[in-house]
Amino acid sequence: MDLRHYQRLHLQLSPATNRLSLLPLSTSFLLPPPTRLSTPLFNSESTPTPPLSTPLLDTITSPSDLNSLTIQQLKVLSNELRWDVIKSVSETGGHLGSSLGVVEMTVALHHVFQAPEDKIIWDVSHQCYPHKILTGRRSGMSTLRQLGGISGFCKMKESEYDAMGAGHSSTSISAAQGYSIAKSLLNKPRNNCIAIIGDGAITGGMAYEAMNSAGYLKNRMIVILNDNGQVSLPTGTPSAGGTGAASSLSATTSQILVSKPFQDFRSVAKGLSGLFPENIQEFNKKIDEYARGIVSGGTLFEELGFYYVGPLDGHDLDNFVPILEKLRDSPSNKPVLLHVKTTKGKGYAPAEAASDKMHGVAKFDVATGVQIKGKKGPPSLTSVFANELVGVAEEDRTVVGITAAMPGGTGMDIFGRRFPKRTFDVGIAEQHAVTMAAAMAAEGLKPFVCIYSTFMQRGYDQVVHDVAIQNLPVRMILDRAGLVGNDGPTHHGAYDLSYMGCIPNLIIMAPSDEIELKNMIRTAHSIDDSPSVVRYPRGTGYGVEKLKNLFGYDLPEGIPAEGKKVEIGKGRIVRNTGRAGAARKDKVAILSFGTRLHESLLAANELEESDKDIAVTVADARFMKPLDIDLVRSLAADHSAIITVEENSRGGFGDSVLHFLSLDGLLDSGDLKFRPMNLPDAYFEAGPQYEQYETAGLNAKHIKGTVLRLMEKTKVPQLS
Ligand SMILES: Cc1ncc(C[n+]2csc(CCOP(=O)(O)OP(=O)(O)O)c2C)c(N)n1
Repeated sequence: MDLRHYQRLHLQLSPATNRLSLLPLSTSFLLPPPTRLSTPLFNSESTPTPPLSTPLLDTITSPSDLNSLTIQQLKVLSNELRWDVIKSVSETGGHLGSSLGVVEMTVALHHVFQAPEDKIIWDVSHQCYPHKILTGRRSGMSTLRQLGGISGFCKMKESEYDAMGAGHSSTSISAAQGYSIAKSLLNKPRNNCIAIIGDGAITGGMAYEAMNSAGYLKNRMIVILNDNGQVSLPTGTPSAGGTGAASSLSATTSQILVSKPFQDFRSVAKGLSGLFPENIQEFNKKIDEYARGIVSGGTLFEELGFYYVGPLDGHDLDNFVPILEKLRDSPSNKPVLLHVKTTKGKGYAPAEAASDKMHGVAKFDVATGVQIKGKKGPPSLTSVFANELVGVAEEDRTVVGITAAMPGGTGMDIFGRRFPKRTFDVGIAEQHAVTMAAAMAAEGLKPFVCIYSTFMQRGYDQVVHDVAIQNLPVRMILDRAGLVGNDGPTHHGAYDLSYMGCIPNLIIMAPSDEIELKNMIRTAHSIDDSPSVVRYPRGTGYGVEKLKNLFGYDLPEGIPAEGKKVEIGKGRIVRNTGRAGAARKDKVAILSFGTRLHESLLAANELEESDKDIAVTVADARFMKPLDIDLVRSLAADHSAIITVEENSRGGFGDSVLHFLSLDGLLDSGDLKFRPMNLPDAYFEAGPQYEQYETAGLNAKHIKGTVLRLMEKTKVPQLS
């Protein structure tokens, strides 16, 4: 759909009535029949008219093109840019709401500052699409988050305008401080370093560490707090009041803003006067203090050593631009906190109306905001986990669930709807979540801490120091463990087996399918004498047919309603070779850990079908720690080769098996071959998950290839 079509839609739908109106006769034949939308698409108050074309945006090839534009032109540009973002994301999917909320801010920043020399640093950077469009990547937007395309986040390799790559939150203030110190020590002529951080990202502890240090060291920098009242995804949990923000900081600032109107430009500008030398201060100091003092939200930042300015309306370019200019021209070295209020999803009625403000979306229809859903398949592993935990918690009132700002992603929203008082959303604070869970466990609760594998990297010391060394039975549920698709390298759960596997006292399990996931949740619940980890990838279960036909389950009544505990440290043989009498030299064992068992079984079936001399056994390790050494010994005794398969980088399951084989002397005689199949030592760019498995070499055909090479049926390519 091109912009002309938006214009036609705009004409078609009157905001007041949601009915067909104003339709020019000459174009009426182009339009679908009149529709009635539950939400008016174009809200005349907040949404300017969608542009018919983008003449101003078309002239922008680099951000310096914005420098000479008037405020009026910047407003026109913002309107064109907003619709360009909507159009792009409707075709690729991605993070929409956050980008729409910062359109005017992005335009203002690139108008006032001189990137790339001035550093504009986006926290998390899921809101960077307008920035990408203005910094020479407009034509790449059709490839956003696609294989070989541009990233959905800021990425230093991609553009000199991406001052810092991101994806994880709360890093921007540290980065701005680092740039500022470097610029000052290197005597660079300009020192403008701006961190833009949301009220969600600022709940992360690192942001306060950085503010504390910047305030104390007095580094010149601007932190823009982008306050849109949404901290978690989707926002809040029932325990935090339903849709309330999971942050008291955000709640405080919101209260201030509803209880009094925004400060107008004059009072904020008075607040700025303190940043200028005495002799050029235009404003009365008393009024300045008053202007800042009435906003109690600023006190915290002032205490940290920041000069607090705000709050101001982040969509109001008339005020925003001159304030940024003042900050740019201020000779002060004191760090500044500019508190800006924005609306997530601004200007696109379906996004403004959605509870998650269309935070992350699939492709969608621009006219209605309705997302294009894939075919309905088996339930996601996330929901299988959450529903099983609900079952466990029905029987045991000591079970509690914890999420760090990801209730939707981790299934804690499902748990929270059933047990609002036993669900805790701590904001983007993984470290805190883990230690809090440790103490809950010490006092007799059974905490399930549900965090994506990639974000658990933040809580690593807490896992070691507060959970494992204290030997507290915290259940750590790592969702998205493995390759995650379009979010790309910052989000893959590629390392948890490596960083968890080396910690003593930890039980580590990975289910191979949805039934095993249910079993492992029951198992984790039963482990009261040590911490435990259950990790599983992004994706769905396999469904009854596949579970019966490929995995060999007997499921007369479908998937069992409840999981069953499995024996700790015990794996299982899932597929015995069809060649009962095969000699050891012709036998290969595939030992899988996690959901690559599916691909291992496919490979085994194909191998035995295509080559009568090869016999393949497939085993599911279930536990990486404690490793089922009896199973490994028996596979070693009966087979001439063992292949391990896992969705983790080196240092994970395969290395644990190899370590054991070596220590146990099973490799000493030289008649046992071993090959670990894991994620190669590389970063996997955005793309469909299946393609990433292809690139990683973890699909059935790669497992088959590895077996054929081990059995000397094909040549071994030299490792480069
Ligand atoms: C360390 C870490 N934990 C969790 C996330 C997942 N996450 C991405 S955006 C987001 C919310 C960010 O809120 P905010 O900064 O206010 O930006 P908004 O989405 O509201 O624009 C969360 C929790 C993350 N990126 N990094």
